[in-house]
Amino acid sequence: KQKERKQLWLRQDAAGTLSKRSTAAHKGDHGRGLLIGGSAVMPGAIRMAAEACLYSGAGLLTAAYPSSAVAAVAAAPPEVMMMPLQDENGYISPEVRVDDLSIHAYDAVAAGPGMGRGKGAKVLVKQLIDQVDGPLLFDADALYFLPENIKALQQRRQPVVLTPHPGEMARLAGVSTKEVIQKRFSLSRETAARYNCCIVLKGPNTLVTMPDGSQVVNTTGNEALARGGTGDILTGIMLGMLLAKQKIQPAVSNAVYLHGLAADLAVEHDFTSYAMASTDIISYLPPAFRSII
Ligand code: NPW
Ligand code: AMP
Ligand code: MG
Repeated sequence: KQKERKQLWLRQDAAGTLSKRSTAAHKGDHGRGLLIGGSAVMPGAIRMAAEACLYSGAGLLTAAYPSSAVAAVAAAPPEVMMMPLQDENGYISPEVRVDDLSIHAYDAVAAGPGMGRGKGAKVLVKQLIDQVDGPLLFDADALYFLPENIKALQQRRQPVVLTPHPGEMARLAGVSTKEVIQKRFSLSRETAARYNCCIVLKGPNTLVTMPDGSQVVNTTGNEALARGGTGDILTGIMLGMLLAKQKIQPAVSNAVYLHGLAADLAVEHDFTSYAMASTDIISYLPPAFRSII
């Protein structure tokens, strides 16, 4: 039987659950992350995710992308390690095999931003579900291939987190976008149980639902987030939080909280919802983190 527990996620929850960083730590202690995505037409998505992940605690970060997206990834901060993948017409090739990516060397893996919905993405998503042994995060185009992989998801023991916007959630749940918005609590519980995944239904007051039915409602964020790229940035922050060895529910809730708080600080201090770009939000991650440590 599912829980029907709902909780608002407030500053004290974020402050009380963010992992402490030991003074004796080394980079490996802060997690090795792998971020997979990008394409010739959407190279910026993985670049934004990578930059946000670097500013969210990751010890070591590798970005894997089709080789035609190399210029954008190379323009990301130099801390990002690069793993060019075989490219087919600007997208990840269906020939790419996860076993060749040293997938087991990573503590958490995120896939989807800017990846496109071709055969290469389809083949890759199935391999990731079957082979990644740590936490796995699917966003954006990776979500497109999950309805056909429900069985494989149900068999996974390690957590999977999905970050759909209402349009993506509609496809996951097999309902209209309107219905997603009207029934977001019950629909999220049903879908999280069916997919055996933590579902982060994005939008104002983003809702985090665990497979057991427990739910967290975020309290940060504003309409400045309603622009292309902010979801890709959330994926990067969330990969950073998944690497921080917290439990899944607080890790995911803190990522959503900090993403929204960074946007709140951006409009409070320097920007307006009109005149800013999604990447400006990344520069408010330092004060957002500072306010909860
Ligand atoms: P409509 O028509 O706008 O009202 P898609 P995507 C609906 C990459 N990006 N509430 C929407 O509705 C991503 O990473 C790359 C209700 C439409 O029907 C992905 O890989 C960028 N409905 C790829 O683009 C920057 C909502 O969902 C559908 C909704 C495609 O992702 C941009 C659109 O969804 C982008 O991040 C809401 N809140 N939000 C880059 N610079 O490289 C959306 N919908 O077709 O999955 O398109 O989200 O743009
Ligand atoms: P995506 O559609 O994948 O780019 O994700 C958009 C991001 O912006 C998600 O984190 C949403 O929760 C957030 N967002 C979009 N519109 C709003 C809004 N009006 N208020 C608060 N957050 C929003
Ligand atoms: Mg998105």
